[in-house]
Amino acid sequence: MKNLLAEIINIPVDDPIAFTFFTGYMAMLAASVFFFVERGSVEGKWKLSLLVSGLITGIAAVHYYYMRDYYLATGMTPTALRYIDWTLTVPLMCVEFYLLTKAAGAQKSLMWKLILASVLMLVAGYIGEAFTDGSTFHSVLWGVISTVGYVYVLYTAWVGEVAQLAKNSGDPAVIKGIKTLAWFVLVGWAVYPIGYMCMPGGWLNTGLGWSASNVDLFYNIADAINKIGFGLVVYGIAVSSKK
Ligand SMILES: *C/C=C(C)/C=C/C=C(C)/C=C/C1=C(C)CCCC1(C)C
Repeated sequence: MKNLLAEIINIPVDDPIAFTFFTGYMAMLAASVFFFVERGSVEGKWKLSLLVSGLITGIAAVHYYYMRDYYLATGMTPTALRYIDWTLTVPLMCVEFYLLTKAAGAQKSLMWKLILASVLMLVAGYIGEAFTDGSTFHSVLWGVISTVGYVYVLYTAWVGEVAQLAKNSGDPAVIKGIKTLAWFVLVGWAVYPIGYMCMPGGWLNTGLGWSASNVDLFYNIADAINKIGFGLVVYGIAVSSKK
């Protein structure tokens, strides 16, 4: 029993991936408590946005709880758990875009289009990653299909419906907040396809010889920024909106 316990909680001192799995878990959990509690202090029309922020980090916290143990026990990338997490949390981020622009006239159809695009992005990415035969063809085919979904969300946030609605809202907090969230989609989200391309068969792997051995380190840092940071921007909109 004693040995078993030691094995479970022992984090190698020189393993930054293990560290970020543990800090990532705790940060997601703390962020959820923050968003759930602060939900009570924002104006009525922002309460749902805060709830969704808390759900995003909460869902991630549960997956990190399992991913850190999986990683410690096996030393491997928890691919399935990651994609299950993303398939729940990324569509919820799309819901945030809808909720934030709802007052400016966003329709439900906008929400469903974004959810569909993000699910396409993640299902294709999962097939590309989990069912790889190591060939460039498989990696690129599913990578390109996935990127179609990504570009759709990116386009919508930067110049499409979401950007237009934010502009029409006439609320400086919404305009600035949506612009910041669009930057998250452009820069923060780009970490994932770069990691994907470092895997066997990926362009950066076969072309430049980049390997995906540290991919979890980048994913863990990116997840914290993209989920907690994203939620904080939503919170910022809620507290600074004048209307
Ligand atoms: C909290 C988790 C987030 C914000 C995850 C985002 C994931 C992506 C933007 C993934 C994108 C991918 C591509 C655009 C192509 C290659 C396959 C993916 C799934 C890694």
